[in-house]
Amino acid sequence: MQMRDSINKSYQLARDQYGELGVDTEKALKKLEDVSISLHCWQGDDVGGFETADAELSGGGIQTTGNYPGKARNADELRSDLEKTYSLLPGKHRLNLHAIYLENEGKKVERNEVQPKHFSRWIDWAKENTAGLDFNPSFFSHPLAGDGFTIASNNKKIREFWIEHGKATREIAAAMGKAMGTPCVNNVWIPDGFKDTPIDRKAPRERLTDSLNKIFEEKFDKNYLLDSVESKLFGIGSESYVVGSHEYYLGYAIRNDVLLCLDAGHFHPTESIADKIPSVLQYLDEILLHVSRGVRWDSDHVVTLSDDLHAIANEIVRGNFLNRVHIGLDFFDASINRIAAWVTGTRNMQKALLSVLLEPTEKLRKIENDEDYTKRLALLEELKTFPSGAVWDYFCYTQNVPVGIAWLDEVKKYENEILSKRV
Ligand code: RNT
Ligand code: ZN
Repeated sequence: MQMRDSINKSYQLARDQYGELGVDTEKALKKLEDVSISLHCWQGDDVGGFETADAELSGGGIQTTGNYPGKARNADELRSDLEKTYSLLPGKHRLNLHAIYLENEGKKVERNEVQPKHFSRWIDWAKENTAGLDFNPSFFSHPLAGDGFTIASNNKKIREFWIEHGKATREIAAAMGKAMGTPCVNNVWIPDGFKDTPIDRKAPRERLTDSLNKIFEEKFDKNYLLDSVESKLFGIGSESYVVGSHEYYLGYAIRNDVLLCLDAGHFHPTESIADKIPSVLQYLDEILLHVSRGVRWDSDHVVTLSDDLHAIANEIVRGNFLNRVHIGLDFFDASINRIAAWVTGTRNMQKALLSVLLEPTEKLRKIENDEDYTKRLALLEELKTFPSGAVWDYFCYTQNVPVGIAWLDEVKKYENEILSKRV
């Protein structure tokens, strides 16, 4: 009772303070409620997947570090962990699956033979528990990706195998989109690249174009399937050259009418993806984000409420792009409780969106158009200490999820009761 009173009181004071700037906090919360973040399934099991009982991430230039106990060992455990996670998040959110999370009653399925039926349990579950499904072909953790190349390989057999995988995942993604009644974004990320300086930077890209064209040949209803391509600057073992660079995929996406995926950890360490959003959206209908946090290299740390994250949220909201930007998360930290990782990252994304939804954007736009740059700076700085936290707490409260750090008690309880039994 006391808790409820203090949340309400703080909210009313905040509402009045924002009101003086002409900001309607109720409207902001209504908008926030409608934003579904796509949670990446792979935070729950360190990108292992369930192709075999002891599957683990290998190759592809990505890596998890840490051995916090309790990772999900099968799809049922992962679904249970996700249910716990969703229960601690205001709003309704999506799930982003990788092809290696298939279920086939323990029997091995080759990557080029994956089918919608291998995801039927996920789809049934997602109907009850999520706002939609997204998907990814998995071009890593496989013997045929062992030499660091997949669809850009100079080995025709390897290339063809992975092209078949790419095609197969589009069928699955389209089936997911149809079943869920909301388009499924199927995102192609490949690890292909060289450790040392190549002399031919052109041929692998020509092969990549040819392979992508084959993968995307079949046309699907965009109400079911949205194709997407994700670039990268470098990975472990592909430090000198990555075939699918940013410029490569930007060009490919524009010419071939697919989505571009911007991963916050895939650029030079000081390069933010925020300014790319209003830039590429001049030429692309929709994009996908992999919101992540690079630390020195693409280390996929849990998203914190940083200036970088605010900058991303600012561009999405100020540009009125909420319906053109698919917000996905991408990090995998095995050194902390994995549910806490998901909850922290997702709530931070939501908090960043809320703080810009609470901004008097039109007022600021007018100030800028009037060339009053002094006032623009002064007001933006004042806004940084406005009570968006009180609005956030009220949002959590009205959405029946724990307010403040109370969510961690729920995670700890789950850890004691469930995760600690996984040995
Ligand atoms: C890797 C990419 C890619 C992966 C996931 C598992 O650098 O970011 O998105 O993290 O597909
Ligand atoms: Zn990514």
